[in-house]
Amino acid sequence: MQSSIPATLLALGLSLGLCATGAAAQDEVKIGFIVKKPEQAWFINEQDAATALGEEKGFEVVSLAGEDGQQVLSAIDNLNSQGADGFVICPPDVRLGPAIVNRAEQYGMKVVTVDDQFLGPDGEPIASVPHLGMSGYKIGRQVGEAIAAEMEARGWDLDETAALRISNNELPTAKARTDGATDALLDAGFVQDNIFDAPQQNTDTSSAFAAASPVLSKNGRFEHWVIYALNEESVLGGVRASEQYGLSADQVIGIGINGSGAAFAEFQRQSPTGFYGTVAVSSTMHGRQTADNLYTWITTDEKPPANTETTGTLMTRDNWQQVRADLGL
Ligand code: FCA
Repeated sequence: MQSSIPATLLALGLSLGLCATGAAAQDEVKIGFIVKKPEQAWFINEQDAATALGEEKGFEVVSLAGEDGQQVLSAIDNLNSQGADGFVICPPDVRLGPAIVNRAEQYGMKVVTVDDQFLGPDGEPIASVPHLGMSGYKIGRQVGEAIAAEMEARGWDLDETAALRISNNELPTAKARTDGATDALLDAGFVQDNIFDAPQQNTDTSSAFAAASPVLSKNGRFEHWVIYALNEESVLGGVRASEQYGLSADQVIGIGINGSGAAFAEFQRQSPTGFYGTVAVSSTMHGRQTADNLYTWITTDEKPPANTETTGTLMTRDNWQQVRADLGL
């Protein structure tokens, strides 16, 4: 007599088996977190925050560098060979978007962007990839308004004051931020002809320093300078260039964006420098939220919101510790 397992038991066994597989798969969720500038405090904090969330929720985060297109594609290959289900990325160049999306699709991985949003071949954001980043224009306006208020407090003459706008117009979020700052300054009466562009090739301190130096030396007639850029690392490059050029701290008002270790170090110097402040945004929240969105997408198939914009708070020498604590930095 052939032994037979009753159909109901078989069905039960099958469904239990499926459940077990499902649970195991959930336990093993692994995601990548790829960033364009792995040495910058902003990005280190994002990756650390994502990793901490993974430890709380029981998924693994693999932190990787993607400083150029080649490195990004090998990072994705590497994630695939480790069995990752998807990745969060801040790309080194937003025009790499289509290539990155293709590679992710080829491997069946889900992808979300943080900070810098992919552009499609038409130059428009790739709307199908969920994004979380700063509300660049608004935060830029906060920078411009804070600079204008400090200029007024110092009683500077507008005709003797120039602006060093360290620009990165290839990157839409960077342009939005410097445009916002420019508009707020103009609204406050800043002289348009006194605004000078220093286009940087990258989003770091050394490229900003290199861009700023010749602009300062070509325009030696100004008594005071204000400095702004897409981030505080770049503003610091401008401030260092102003020091090398011979301007003193009270002749310069530099205000950045981010609120990361680079700014904290500056605020802890014994005497103030030309770096007056920064609009701080929570990199902790950016890292946690994007990792959480991706994890939820992988485990429940619920796609994250198409675009989330975050806000900032002005941080200066006077309040930086408080703002840092408030933003969980
Ligand atoms: C860009 C900048 C970073 C940070 C981030 C939110 O990627 O390069 O410094 O400001 O946006």
